[in-house]
Amino acid sequence: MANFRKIDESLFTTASCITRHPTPVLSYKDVPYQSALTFNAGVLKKDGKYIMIFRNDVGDFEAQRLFANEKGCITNLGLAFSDDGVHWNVEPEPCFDLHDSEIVRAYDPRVTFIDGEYCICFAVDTRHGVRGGMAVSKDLKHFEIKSMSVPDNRNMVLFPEKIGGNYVRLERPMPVYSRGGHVFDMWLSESPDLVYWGKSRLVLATEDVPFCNDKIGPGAPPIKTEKGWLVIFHAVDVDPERGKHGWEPKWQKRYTIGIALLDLNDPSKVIGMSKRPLIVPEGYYEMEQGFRTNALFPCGMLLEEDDTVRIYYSAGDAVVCMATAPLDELLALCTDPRQ
Ligand code: BMA
Repeated sequence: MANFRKIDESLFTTASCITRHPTPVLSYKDVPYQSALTFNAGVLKKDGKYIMIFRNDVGDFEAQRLFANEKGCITNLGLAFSDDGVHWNVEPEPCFDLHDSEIVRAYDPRVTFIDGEYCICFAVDTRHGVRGGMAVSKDLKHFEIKSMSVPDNRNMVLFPEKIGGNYVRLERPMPVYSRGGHVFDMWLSESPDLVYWGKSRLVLATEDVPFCNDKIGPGAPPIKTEKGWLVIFHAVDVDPERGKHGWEPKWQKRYTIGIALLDLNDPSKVIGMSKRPLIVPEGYYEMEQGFRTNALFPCGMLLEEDDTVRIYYSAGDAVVCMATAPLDELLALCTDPRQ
């Protein structure tokens, strides 16, 4: 592994401001249709109700088996509603299922409400690479696809408002030839209409994240605060000495969660970042069960009226978990990135 850099293990503790909900808030047992892995869920709060769009990988959880068709694993997106953000009712059918002769599946949704519509960003496996897709919907039943990036790109999240007159998204291209392996960074692009994207620029490079030696990717639509845009991201560290974890024969990665602050007017500028992870895998659901253990993957973050931030993240690529933290303590963690 060309770029392997061992990271000091003492960095890997969860920040003291984080309170985890003790059990996952969604698993395959909550889903009224075929389901094995329910994870990577975008979450919104609108008119006092919580809305979740989650990735649903079809299979048999108990048998540790995913079902596949002639093109590969079967994935759709499920929709769930909740009054408290903890207890979820899953709709009777998946809300989004993209596949044809070229497209294998759509997955890892993030959701933003903007201009009176829901906009979901999702990754798309195709026969010719991984693309980042965006679709809008007024009712979460009918979707209009607005754009699909060129390969390879994914982990797109749309900001909840226009900045400088344009829509803005964070994204994570995967430059395998020019960057030295799996060293992938967080980027940003702008668009006047959600269709044409440009003015692309680097936001955060992996080498500037001390708890990462592999790749990072944006997590959830950023939260606007007086100090800047609060953004959550996943950060991966690899250790070739790690062996089998979860259902996979070999899994040497650990996914932790990081937090940073972006400039309000130019969100390509990082003005704060925690030098340590915000959340690291701990306990049974995060370290022992699931498809890939040691994998935390945040796709939802929202601010409550009492200034508590809720973070929705997946554990083990299998279940959706939730943690909370006071906004001011999260902001205090985002110290000057140059120091
Ligand atoms: C990433 C994506 C995610 C997944 C994560 C952890 O590369 O495939 O869908 O949750 O790995 O396994």
